[in-house]
Amino acid sequence: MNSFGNMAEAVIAGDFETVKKMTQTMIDEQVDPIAIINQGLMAGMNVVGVRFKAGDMFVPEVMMSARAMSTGIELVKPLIADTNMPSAGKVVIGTVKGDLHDIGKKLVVMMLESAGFQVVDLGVDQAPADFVKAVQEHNPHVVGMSALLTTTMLKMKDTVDALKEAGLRDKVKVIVGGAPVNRSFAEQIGADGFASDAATATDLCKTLAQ
Ligand code: B1M
Repeated sequence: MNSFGNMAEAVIAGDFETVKKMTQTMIDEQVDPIAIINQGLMAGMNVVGVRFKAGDMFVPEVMMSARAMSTGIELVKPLIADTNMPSAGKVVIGTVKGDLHDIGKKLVVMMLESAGFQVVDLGVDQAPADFVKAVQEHNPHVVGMSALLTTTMLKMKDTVDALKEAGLRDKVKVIVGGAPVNRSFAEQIGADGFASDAATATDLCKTLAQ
């Protein structure tokens, strides 16, 4: 297996020490930083996404892989001018008003970042006006809302309505997710998409951000 293959395997294994060493060695050998990201680090994380979706990997393992990948990215980042950093698009994401659950959202953020998205994570308990403000400020391709409570999922519709009122709805794609949310609810509230897990959310953003 070539070095990129070994690096991808170390990302899949969540072995951040090895990823760190391999990244530094490649940097010292003047390997193209973009190739390190695309062919080594992201290649590994892509496999993680597929395995997680298939139920062959679980949340703690995915988090270890994401941490390993970030360790490598942090070393490579300073070598790449901001404009050259490969970006899959920009996503603003938050947990809706009244809801403090964020473990799943953090996983979505990690997967998105691992896939090359620029992510603005607003955190938890975000009111419709907070999402509107963030869309105005960051001009993302996609805005994502997470909710874990049957009561707070209703805030997703309020946020879609607030985006409409602010004249922003046509400028941004909206996706929703979280345990009580499903595709039919997403359609009812006028969202562009629903994802049941972090890997699907990443695939959806890849499609919507094109
Ligand atoms: Co809460 N809680 N909780 N809780 N909690 C649930 C959700 C609950 C189902 C437990 C239960 O009763 N069986 C229940 C909700 C019932 C309902 O509404 N139907 C519940 C309740 C009632 C409450 C409180 C009201 C309890 C109380 O105080 N009486 C309270 C509410 C606080 C509030 O938010 N205002 C509360 C509090 C908490 C803690 C703070 C203790 C803690 C949260 C800590 C934190 O997040 N920082 C907590 C936890 C941990 C849970 C459970 C046990 C686990 C949730 C979790 O993290 N799952 C949960 C029971 C359960 O789900 N088994 C429960 C793991 C995570 C990886 O999965 O979040 O589903 P998940 O994310 C997935 C997908 O849903 C998807 O991708 C993720 C990764 O694959 N996804 C998206 C998520 N967001 C997405 C966004 C996307 C796309 C996909 O696009 C934007």
